[in-house]
Amino acid sequence: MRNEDPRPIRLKDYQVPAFDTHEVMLDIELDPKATRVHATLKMARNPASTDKKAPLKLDGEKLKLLEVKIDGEVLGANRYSVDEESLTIHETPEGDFTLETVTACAPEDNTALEGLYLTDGIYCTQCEAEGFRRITYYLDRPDNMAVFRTRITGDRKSEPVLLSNGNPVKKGKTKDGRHFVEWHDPFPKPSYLFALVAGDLGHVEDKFTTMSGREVTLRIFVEKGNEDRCAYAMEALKRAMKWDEERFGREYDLDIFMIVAVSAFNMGAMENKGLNVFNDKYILARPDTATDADYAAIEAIIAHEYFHNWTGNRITCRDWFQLCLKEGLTVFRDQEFTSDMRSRPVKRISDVRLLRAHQFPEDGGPLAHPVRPDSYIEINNFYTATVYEKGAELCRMIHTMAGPKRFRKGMDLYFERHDGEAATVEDFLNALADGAKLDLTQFKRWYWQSGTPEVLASGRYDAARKTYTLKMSQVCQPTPGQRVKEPFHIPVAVGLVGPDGKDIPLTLDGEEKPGAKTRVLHLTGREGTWRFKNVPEKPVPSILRGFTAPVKLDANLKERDLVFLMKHDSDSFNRWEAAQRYATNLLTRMVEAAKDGSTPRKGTAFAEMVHDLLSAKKIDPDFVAQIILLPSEQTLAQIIGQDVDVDAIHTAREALRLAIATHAKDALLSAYARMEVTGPYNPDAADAGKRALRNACLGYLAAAPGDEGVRLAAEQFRHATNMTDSIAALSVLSHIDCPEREEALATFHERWKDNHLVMDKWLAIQAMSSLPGTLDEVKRLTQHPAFTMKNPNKVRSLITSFASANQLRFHDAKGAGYRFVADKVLELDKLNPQVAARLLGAFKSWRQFEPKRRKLMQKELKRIAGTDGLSRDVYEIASKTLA
Ligand code: B3K
Ligand code: ZN
Repeated sequence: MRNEDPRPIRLKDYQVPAFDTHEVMLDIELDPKATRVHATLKMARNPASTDKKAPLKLDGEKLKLLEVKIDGEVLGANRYSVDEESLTIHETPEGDFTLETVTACAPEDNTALEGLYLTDGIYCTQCEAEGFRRITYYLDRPDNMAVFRTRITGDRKSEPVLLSNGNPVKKGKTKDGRHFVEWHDPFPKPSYLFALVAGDLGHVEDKFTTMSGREVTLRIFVEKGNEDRCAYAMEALKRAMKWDEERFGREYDLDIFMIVAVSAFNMGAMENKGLNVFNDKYILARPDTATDADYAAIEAIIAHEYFHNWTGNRITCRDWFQLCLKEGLTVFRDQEFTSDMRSRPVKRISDVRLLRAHQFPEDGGPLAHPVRPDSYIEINNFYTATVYEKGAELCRMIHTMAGPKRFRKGMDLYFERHDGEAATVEDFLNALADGAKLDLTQFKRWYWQSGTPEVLASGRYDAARKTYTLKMSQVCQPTPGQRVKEPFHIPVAVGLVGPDGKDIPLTLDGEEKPGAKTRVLHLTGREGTWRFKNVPEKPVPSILRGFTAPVKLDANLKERDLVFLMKHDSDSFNRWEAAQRYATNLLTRMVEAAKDGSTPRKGTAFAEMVHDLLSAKKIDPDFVAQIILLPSEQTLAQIIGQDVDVDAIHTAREALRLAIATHAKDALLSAYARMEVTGPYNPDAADAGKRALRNACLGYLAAAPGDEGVRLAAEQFRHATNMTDSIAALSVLSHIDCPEREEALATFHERWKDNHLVMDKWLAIQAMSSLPGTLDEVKRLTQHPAFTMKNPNKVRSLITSFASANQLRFHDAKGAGYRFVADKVLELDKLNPQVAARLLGAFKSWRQFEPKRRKLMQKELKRIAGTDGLSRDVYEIASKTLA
């Protein structure tokens, strides 16, 4: 906690470390109040450093220093200095030397959940990005890679399980009746990948034989009693291991791979070498406790962390500015994995939804930063949608431009060149350019220019010449610190759909033979023109198929073109996109009308589409569930972009839901009946898709006139045999003020009050309710035994759900929602700055709201920014949001 303005760290100031650490031996004696860490570091000056005189300055925070030795000799207090953030040894020997420190830390008091902490009696660590310095003094930076040996001593009763990275090499009893285990990790790694877990844990075990025939032991550790909820995670892990071998040629490298699930964790999971630590939300699943979405998230996150073993661990980042090197690439890899395991189009739609919901507002607001940022105050604030999701889109664009085969060649070269290194974005791009034979010179800009490019496309058909001329142009609005933008290299997949609904083969001017029906055009200048010949009839253009670039496209399409594409586009993504755009156009007109009291022109095409899709003989339920959903209130706010009136948006969207439900009621009822899944629960995409569609129908039916929807939801809630159906029904009821709602919430609570993960769902559902009393309810729930500010999942379920997923009630006209959330940010900042700063993100789009709300939000932001003793995390977000 600090008061003075913290200084930013800048990429341009990067220098190699003055010292190298070759080997690390950690001897850790666990104790809740005073864990003793004896660190022995084999070090030497780094020959690559130009600063030959620099003193040895080690990072360390919240540590009690008990002893310092160099080459066995205890150092007197005059030979080193210590402050709140570091230990400096004034003089070090020439050549190799051994530095020993003995320190103490207090896991029990660690509410920030960085470094070593206790959660439900389990010792656990989180070191990325800079948590290792809370365990021992160290050069805590990713380009300092060393081989670790870790000896953990703990109580035999309360910590029978003692885990760290690598392979176990020794175990035994100590004289005082405790026990120890020693681990050795042969792969040099940065300190952020260090992990330690100790406690009375149960586990499940399996095996995986790698492509070269090595047998790997797989273990998932959980709190005792939860072993029956790990099967899906284990299956997902084995599938991920196999997929990475087949798709990327990557084999696992240790004899054992372990995962531990804990209940208090700042994020989803962490890829520590050989010992991943997970938020238990992303491990534990049983049909009666986890939803289809939970299963899908478990599969994706297990894969993501596992994939880091190559993209992140074997090749790590030189510095934290390179974070996208491991995160963007690994997200791209996990997206591909999910696409192969489930439905590719549906995965693409949900990824783009996520990108637009989180990354676009970030890129268009005060917190905009490039995928590779050039400065930060607190690195934990940069684990953002831009680094992760836009970072993944950049990899996807390279993949699109290279095609799968050449992309693989590029990746192979990247692994070959940089295995065992701490690399940069440039290293990655050079390897991809060389291996995939691509010119990425201009493309590189995507990594350092922030902002979402806007692409304008318009076409003209020449009936006499049978040509179609497509013009595209790009602009990018200024973002903080970047006024002028150079043109991006934008790959745009394009198709032309003929009046018969079929794609026309695309032949560009100057080409002999007709080409493919979807082609990737490269918009590299501010403008570009392409002329297609042999186009027999006037087509409707389908631009940016598959969303080949993270841009905002205006394709200049008329309503009837959108309706046409909604029905006929062979590209599923663009079919969905046409429907979304149609609904968005309609809703924005309705919002305007709600504001000035006029009646908008009713667009019935969407309702007709819902009706027709549901009534069709053959349907793909998962896709239909996506296409019939209206854009969210947040999406609409974002598209409207200024003077947003949240009430008008809510009213308009509800009115359209009512219109659709009324028009398509019979089809909705019949699909609701037809999509019922019977038999044992299976979380696969086919069954999950049917449930998704059935529950989407239920949502609409609840909006239809009459109380049939409520009746159906109450019935579904009573008879549900799995959490997906149960929670979907509860969610529908949560927005309706009726006795069935209260009854269902009470029953749910009674049934699940001892299951913390299910209680999180119960909290979230109430926090997201559109009913007017929601804020009071949320305040009451902060006193409920299921809630505590000390557990990030609880905070996210109750408070973040309210602040970020309940636009209507967070933006209460009098500012009560803002006040409440700001109070919570300040309260949380004292406990867990990282999670507090995330929560504060709910204010990032404050400038887009109508003047009264804008003022109220600004007032709260100023109150936060003006508070003494803020963490770096909250200080950075508050000050940048206001700037
Ligand atoms: N690498 C971690 C995230 C660490 C966040 C630190 N604030 C999980 C992941 O992206 O796989
Ligand atoms: Zn990651």
